[in-house]
Amino acid sequence: MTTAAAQVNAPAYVKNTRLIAWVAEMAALTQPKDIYWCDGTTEEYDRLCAQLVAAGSFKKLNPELRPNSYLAITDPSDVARVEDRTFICSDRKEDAGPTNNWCEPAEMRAKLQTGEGALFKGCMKGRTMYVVPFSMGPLGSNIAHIGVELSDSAYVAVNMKLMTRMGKGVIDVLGTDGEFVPCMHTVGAPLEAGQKDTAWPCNPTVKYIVHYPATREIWSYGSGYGGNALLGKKCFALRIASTMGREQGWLAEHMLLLGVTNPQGQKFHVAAAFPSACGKTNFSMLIPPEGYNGWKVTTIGDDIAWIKPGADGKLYAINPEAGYFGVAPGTNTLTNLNCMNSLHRDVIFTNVALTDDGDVWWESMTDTPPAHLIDWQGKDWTPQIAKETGAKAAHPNARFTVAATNNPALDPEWDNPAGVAIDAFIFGGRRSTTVPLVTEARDWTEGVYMAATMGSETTAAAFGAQGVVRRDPFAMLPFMGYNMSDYFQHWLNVGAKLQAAGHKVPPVYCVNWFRKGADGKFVWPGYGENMRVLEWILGRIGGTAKGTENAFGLSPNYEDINWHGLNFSKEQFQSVIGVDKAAWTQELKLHEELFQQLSYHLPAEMPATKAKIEQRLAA
Ligand code: SAT
Ligand code: MN
Repeated sequence: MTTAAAQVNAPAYVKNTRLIAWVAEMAALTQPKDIYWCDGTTEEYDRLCAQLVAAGSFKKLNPELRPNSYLAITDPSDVARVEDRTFICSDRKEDAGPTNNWCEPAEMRAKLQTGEGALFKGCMKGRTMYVVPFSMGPLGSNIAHIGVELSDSAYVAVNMKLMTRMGKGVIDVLGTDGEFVPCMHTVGAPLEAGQKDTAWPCNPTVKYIVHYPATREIWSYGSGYGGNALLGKKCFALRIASTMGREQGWLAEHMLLLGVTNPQGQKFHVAAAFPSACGKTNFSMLIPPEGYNGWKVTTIGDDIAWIKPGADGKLYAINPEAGYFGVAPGTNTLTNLNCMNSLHRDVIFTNVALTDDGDVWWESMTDTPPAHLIDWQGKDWTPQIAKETGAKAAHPNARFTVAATNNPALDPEWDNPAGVAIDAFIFGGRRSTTVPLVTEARDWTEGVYMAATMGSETTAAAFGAQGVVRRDPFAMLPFMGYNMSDYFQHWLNVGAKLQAAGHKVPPVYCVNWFRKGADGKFVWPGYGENMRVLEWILGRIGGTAKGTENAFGLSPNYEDINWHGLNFSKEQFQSVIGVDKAAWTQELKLHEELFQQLSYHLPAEMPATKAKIEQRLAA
């Protein structure tokens, strides 16, 4: 072993000198009490989980009810992504664009690393630094990319084991000089000698989620939660990867990937973008309703897709992740049976409630809640208390972490290094009004317009006000690594290049499951019934399904949807599919506002498409 390797406690199989040097440099900066290299084995996972139990960070659930599963409860200040603390530190402000927080790289580096009192100086004192090597995408695939996360959180290490291909195999692929994205993470809570640790160490007041696109670095300070801390996910696979994709001609998207097979045995692959907590996991695990004999939906991914044009002109997609970090509340055997069946064992739950027999519960998991629970804040919870105080048993952004291999509906191609060819793109927001159940774009440009102007009501997945409509282009607003308008241009370019070479691009659809009636309730039943919309989309691809053009695109008529087994009247359908002139006049004003905000580098196709919609609306 070299001295450098010995200094950082690297196992003999670590040969990458850049990695060893970087770990040494980061250890000198953060001053952990020791360094531990994760090998990704089950033995290691069990050991770290037992350690988290001993530290009071994990509660082991009743092995008879929920084998090999744990509950973590976070600090109340650390329950969601922090968008206002997320920064894209490109050299020029314009390249981060108006939708991102920006800070000059040197200034941010001074704050985090180099300046007096820089946050990362000594930030790991009293803690172990975990070296977590991971691959986003199948190990060794030429679409995959490698990252190494240094974190002082064992919670991060075990979650990364479920969410990515993690461990020694990745180090082997790195070899002596392989490239990796360096991902620095600290909970920002150094321990003085003798200081007792808390169950969920974090920094309740100071948080930074920082990206340097030019050098492909991630620096995350102060949070242990989800996308703030599991840096392979939003930070790498979306923010950094989007900039890599722009340079290299591919797409990193906030999309689920599903396979759908019809009774004739024809299989299609669909990529669908929705904002956080809008049902991506449910859609990716959809169970077709009764009457859909012979139809099957299978999951490739539930959150992120990396998409590359192949030599044959098709767009090939992989899921860079290997697990799901999904929203628990609202998940039950009716809304997502496959998900519930994925969660029987081997799960890490975060911020759900604990039952008296050592199992978990969350809102709407069962029709009748248990008579007594310990809620996510450690307080007694009964249905009566909930009625009186409105207290939630689980935090609305409570999550489960589980390996994809637990999913009974896992697609056989999910781990295929070559990916799957995309047959259709779907974009959907959460809108109680205005946006129709489903609309087909007339061409690629109109599809890019639909995705670019998408709006959605905010959810508990991000810190801040909820239920407010905001523009969320491509469901990427919180996850874009560069200027949003340049990203629209990149999408236009990808399509234009394929079409110039004589290839067909996949059709693009805009959906909205969330329109509400006068009674304030959702009109569309959603969940498995979304199969009816999916079937119409596949019918359009096959050339059999019909529809009628409206100002926005092309939508089905009542008789174009398969209603077998569902009571849904023409009037109800009208209320979810209609394009209301007054509402759309208002909606287009919001598109205009967005375009004003994004005016720097906004592709001319955007206002041009808007003008066409306005003309149709006026006609
Ligand atoms: O916390 S995460 O960013 O991983 C979840 C989400 O917001 O989609
Ligand atoms: Mn997501």
